[in-house]
Amino acid sequence: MSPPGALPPGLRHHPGRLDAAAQGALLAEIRAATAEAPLYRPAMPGTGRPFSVRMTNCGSLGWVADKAGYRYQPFHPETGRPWPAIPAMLLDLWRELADHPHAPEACLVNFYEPTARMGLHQDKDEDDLAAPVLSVSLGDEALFRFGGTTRGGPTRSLRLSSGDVLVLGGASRLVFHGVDRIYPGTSTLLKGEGRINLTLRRVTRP
Ligand SMILES: O=C(O)CCC(=O)C(=O)O
Ligand SMILES: [Mn+2]
Repeated sequence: MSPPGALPPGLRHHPGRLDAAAQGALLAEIRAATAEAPLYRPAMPGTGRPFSVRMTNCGSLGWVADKAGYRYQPFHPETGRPWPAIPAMLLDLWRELADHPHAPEACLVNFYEPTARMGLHQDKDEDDLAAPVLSVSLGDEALFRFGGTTRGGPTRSLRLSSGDVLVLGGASRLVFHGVDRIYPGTSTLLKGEGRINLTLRRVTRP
């Protein structure tokens, strides 16, 4: 259900970039990471309202949200332990698709239950905005919405399937984006319903 017409400059969609075997291998890596760094439910800064998405991270830095704000930090907010390493196959994917000379430092892992969603936002907590954000979808399909770089402008939707890779870079690095809904039962990759999204981010300026 992709909209007609080309995507804006800097936004690149690679449908089915990971085949079923690669998706299974990546899922095994993510399961190992979540055993070490469990999914937790972040809270909105200020209100403390819980996110519908559960999260964890891999990498030297991880993105966290709590009453105090949004930030990157080197340890899990509940266990206090360092985040596990970013799986090698994700680093390979970054080298192939990111078109950027420096490695990502964070991999945010989002888990969407069938009713979870993510409101429109920009990824702008990184100091290095020259690097793209590279997103990998696993499990049930999602309705991804994106707009321009100002809030309130027109938006378009893209359906993301398991194995798809989306790169937000260049002129699209700061576009508003979010996930309106998940389509439960559209993938058999996970044991049950739900969707995993992985986003690779370069945080610091090299
Ligand atoms: O789940 C997605 O496809 C997008 C996730 C996202 O925008 C984020 O984690 O910042
Ligand atoms: Mn985002």
